[in-house]
Amino acid sequence: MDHVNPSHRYRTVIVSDAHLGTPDARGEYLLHFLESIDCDNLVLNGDLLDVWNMQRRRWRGSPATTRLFQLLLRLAATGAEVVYVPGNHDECFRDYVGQSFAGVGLYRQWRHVLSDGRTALILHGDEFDGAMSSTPLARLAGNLGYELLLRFDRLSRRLRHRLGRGHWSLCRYVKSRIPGALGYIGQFEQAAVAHGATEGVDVMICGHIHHANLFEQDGVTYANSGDWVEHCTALVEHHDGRLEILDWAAVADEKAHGPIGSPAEANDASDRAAACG
Ligand SMILES: [Mn+2]
Repeated sequence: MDHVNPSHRYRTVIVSDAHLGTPDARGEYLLHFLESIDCDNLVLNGDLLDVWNMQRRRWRGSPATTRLFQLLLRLAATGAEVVYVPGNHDECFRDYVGQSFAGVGLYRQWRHVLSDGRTALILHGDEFDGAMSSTPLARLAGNLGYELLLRFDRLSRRLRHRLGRGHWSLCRYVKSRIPGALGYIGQFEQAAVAHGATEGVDVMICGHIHHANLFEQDGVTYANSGDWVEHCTALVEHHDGRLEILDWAAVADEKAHGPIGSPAEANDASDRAAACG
């Protein structure tokens, strides 16, 4: 990639679960992140757009989302390898895997060799939903509860913004204290590690569960890039092959005023319009 003033340089950047098109997406943070980095490979690992939600509500888009797509196309045009692996909320794009649009390649999953020689398999992760032990009814209840939680999360974010406080996620707080949520995360991670071992790769990279993590087990490194709804996290590969999870909300909040102007308010305003539309 070729930015004027990238403040962070990586070999590979992996982001997932931005859920753009929902009131909860942190598009301004993601835009600010992508404008601040320089990398050779950018992998969008699913649920970048929330087409499910866009079909339920009439989506009017937001300036951040438009600028984000312009940026992605510009990055692809300037030589970066930009890969889009559709997830379950944007699974309609799975019909187009194997094709490329304006330099952005669509793949069902992506194999990547790190600069230290390790092999990595990158896929969204809804493939492992069947390995979860919860019943369909429990999942439905979980989804409804999750939507309610996101609404409260939005309210608390607005309040914190008015009080001049940084990013903090109610969802993250609640999930970290519910044993069932942690059990779900653990089951997912175990299924992913087992799949990585079956596929014979050194590193298994996913998104989907909105929980960034990086650990090694049974000779497989598990990495999850997290999300841009409850958190603002990305997985990066440094030029020596080292993997790291970045918490961009923490970086942006450190810079006093956050990213571009007042992100929470800008996001909320444009997406509130979308939700009412
Ligand atoms: Mn997903």
